[in-house]
Amino acid sequence: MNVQQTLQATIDELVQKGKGILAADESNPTMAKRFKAIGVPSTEETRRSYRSLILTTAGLGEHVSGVILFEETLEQLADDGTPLPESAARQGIVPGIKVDKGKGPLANAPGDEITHGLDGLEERLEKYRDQGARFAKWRDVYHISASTPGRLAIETNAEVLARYAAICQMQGLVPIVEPEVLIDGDHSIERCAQITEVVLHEVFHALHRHRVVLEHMLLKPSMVIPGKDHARKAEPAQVAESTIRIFRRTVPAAVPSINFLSGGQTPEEATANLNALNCLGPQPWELSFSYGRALQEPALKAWNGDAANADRMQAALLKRAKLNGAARDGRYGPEMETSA
Ligand code: 5MM
Repeated sequence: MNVQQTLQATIDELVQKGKGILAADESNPTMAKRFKAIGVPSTEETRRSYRSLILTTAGLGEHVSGVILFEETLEQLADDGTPLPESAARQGIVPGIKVDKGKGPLANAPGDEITHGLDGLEERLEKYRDQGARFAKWRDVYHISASTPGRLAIETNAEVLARYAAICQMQGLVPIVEPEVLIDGDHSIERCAQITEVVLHEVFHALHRHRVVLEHMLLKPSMVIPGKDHARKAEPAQVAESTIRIFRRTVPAAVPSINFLSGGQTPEEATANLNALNCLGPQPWELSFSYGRALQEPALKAWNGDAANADRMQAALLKRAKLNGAARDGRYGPEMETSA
């Protein structure tokens, strides 16, 4: 297979009806935060043991087509001695890898951030590919405040995202392009829409400049929603309408699938919003999920760091995967929360 055929084969496996992507690529500091919330120390072994349970959940592959892993996980073994990427692949779940090196302040742009990791990316991708990764992910973040995100952050982050995506395609890995407009703040849904439109416009402009093949990438954006401290929550129908309006203006039809992040929504909200998006009628792209917290939160609580809770933990994960698989096709109803 040539590179284009390889990329297309990965897209075909990732984009399937009733399925989405599991984000299990939390960096060690993020994992420490998640584990702290349940009183579990974050060590190489606790992270391995938790992720081993995730990736060996029977039936997960019926609702999840791909999993984004953190670098450390690529080298770890499941409880039965199988390399973790292979445990995923055995269930028909394509292993992928987060390749950005995290974010930090953007010089001369107070309040804005830039994502690092382009140096040496080509060589790292070769290594990850040898370890079984077939797609990659890079996240940029945009803070909404009275003065952010500024033009410098919008343009620089778009440029970096596009450079990353072009390098991935050259190496035969499908890039997931993740521009996240953060939910933090008290901004309105209208302000989120305005920022999301500008951000996506700039990202696709940069992708075009860098000759990224849109058919061979996935977009992982945030939904258009009010800030988490805003006075009023938006109903799923309003989130869906606002999101689709902005995406139809900015995301070319050649992109095969938009896999939303959950970004701090509760698991139930993320599922209901995805379902509403899929109830608005046919769109140019598939609309699916690439959730981290919205898939894992109930599982993490059920596990509580105790191997004796493995069955409960895997049942909780499978339930959210199943419900989001239904929402991805507009088949979810709140009554399924109790029956699934
Ligand atoms: C926005 O975070 C991504 C999606 O997860 P949620 O659905 O929970 O919002 C997630 O893939 C994120 O990029 C990874 O967890 C890595 O985050 P850190 O902060 O550890 O780099």
